[in-house]
Amino acid sequence: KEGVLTGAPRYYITTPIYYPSDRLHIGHAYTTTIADSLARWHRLKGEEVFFLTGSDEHGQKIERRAREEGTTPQAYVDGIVATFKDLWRRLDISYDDFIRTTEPRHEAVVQEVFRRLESHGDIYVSQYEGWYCVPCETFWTESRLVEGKCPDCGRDVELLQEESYFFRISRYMPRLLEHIERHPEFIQPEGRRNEMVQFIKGGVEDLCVSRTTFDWGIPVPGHPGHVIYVWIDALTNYITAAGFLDDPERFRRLWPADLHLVGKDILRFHTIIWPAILLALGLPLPRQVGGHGWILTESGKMSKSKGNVTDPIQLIDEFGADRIRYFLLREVPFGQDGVFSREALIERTNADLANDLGNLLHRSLSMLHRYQGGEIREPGSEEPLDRELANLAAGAFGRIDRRLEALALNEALEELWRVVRRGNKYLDQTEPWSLARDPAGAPRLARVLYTVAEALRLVGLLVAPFLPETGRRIWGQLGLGRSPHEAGPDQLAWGLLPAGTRVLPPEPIFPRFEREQEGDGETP
Ligand code: ME8
Repeated sequence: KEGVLTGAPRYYITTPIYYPSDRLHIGHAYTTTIADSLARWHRLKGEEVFFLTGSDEHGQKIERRAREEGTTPQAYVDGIVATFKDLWRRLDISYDDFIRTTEPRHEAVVQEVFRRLESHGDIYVSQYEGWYCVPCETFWTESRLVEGKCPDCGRDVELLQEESYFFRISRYMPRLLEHIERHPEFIQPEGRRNEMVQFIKGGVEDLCVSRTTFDWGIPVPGHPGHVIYVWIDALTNYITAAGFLDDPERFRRLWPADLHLVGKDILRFHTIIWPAILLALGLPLPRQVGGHGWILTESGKMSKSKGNVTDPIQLIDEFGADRIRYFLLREVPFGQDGVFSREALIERTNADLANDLGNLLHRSLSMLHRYQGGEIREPGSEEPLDRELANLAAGAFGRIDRRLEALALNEALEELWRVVRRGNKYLDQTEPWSLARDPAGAPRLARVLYTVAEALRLVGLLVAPFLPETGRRIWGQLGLGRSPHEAGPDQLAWGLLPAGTRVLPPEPIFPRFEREQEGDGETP
């Protein structure tokens, strides 16, 4: 009913809108790569996909960063947002819309949301006295602090005393708890769901939703001096971009979102504050909020002060987008933390991309050229070994789809690599080189080379959502004359590769990288 993959003809997926307080790092690339892969997968299924990302440009943190840089907040964020878009282009991210919270279309929606909450009696004015973490843009009561620091990030908090508007969020907690109970898929992974339920049961106080001590934000309508709390502003982006105010018909089609993909750090905002706002507005809740784990470096969590931030642009320049994407998607089970290191990246991608996939493509094309002049021929009769590979390849789509439904992207890739490895084994077992020496072996040889080429066509199609360039290159080298990204579900059947297709001469798609042996003392 309300699963992520309902087979519905439309699919709406979002990433967080990142703060342009700094350049993005590999952690942001991780979230966005997962979202992109799911968006592309749903396009392959023929669904109407809306994939949204963007930037969260208001708030005290940004205002301070701009001041440090001696510039205005708008000029500051304009510069950083350009680097976001550059990164997404290099990482092959196929977003449909990039929302900036400083755009007029968004400011109008945020003010309208505030007005509606106010007119329902969900907003009142009072005095806020408590703590605030500027880097997290979060209010904290004294009792939630840990040793006087922000319980989320461990940094210093500041004492605030100001007049504020408050949102009666507590009103909506019973209905939210009921929703969470009735929809076990709503918060993923499961462990996190229990954490959120515990948080709500621990008592959620009314939320401060305006600030008066700085002004880099959207003004509270009709109440000069107040700007809307940046998290209310930010979360609203998901309905702005779907057409909440400017295209109600589109909004009805797109909303609710199927998946808000976020890191575990901001799951609470997406599963408590955001649903409460939606309930107050009378809008349906998103089908699912997925909170993934951290990408850590070998020296712990990335932070500027530790100087261990991994710059994704440097990595892409060195290794190519698909190696980075593959590592992030394959190495880390959804919800768990994973360590990013160059060594692990090289090892994983040499094994799976160069050895398994690159090798299968290369040897298949080489043999097609060596034995059949580069042509896919009308295949001879099918034998059980051929059928086995065909079944495995043809069944991969359904198995991957089920793994993706559970957000198990690493297992989805594992399923696909079963086909790749089986393809290599198939060539070892069928020995095309021996068939080529046998004068009567031609029909059998044509069948074997057809089977492996057709398996590669499907592998190229199914790998494209995860590794977009690899998909293009596999289809390109197979001489298919189109991109797998334009293909739909009609391409998923076995046996569509036409005899007579001419394949290109093989070109390695994944050269091996040498592992660096620094510091292990074993280098001769
Ligand atoms: O929180 N590992 O923006 P943000 C994995 N503007 N993912 C990571 C990560 C890491 N080490 N570091 C960051 C905000 N992320 C708000 C969001 S949404 C309405 C507003 C990813 O720039 C992860 O997705 O701090 C995390 O949730 C997000 O970046 C935080 O990005």
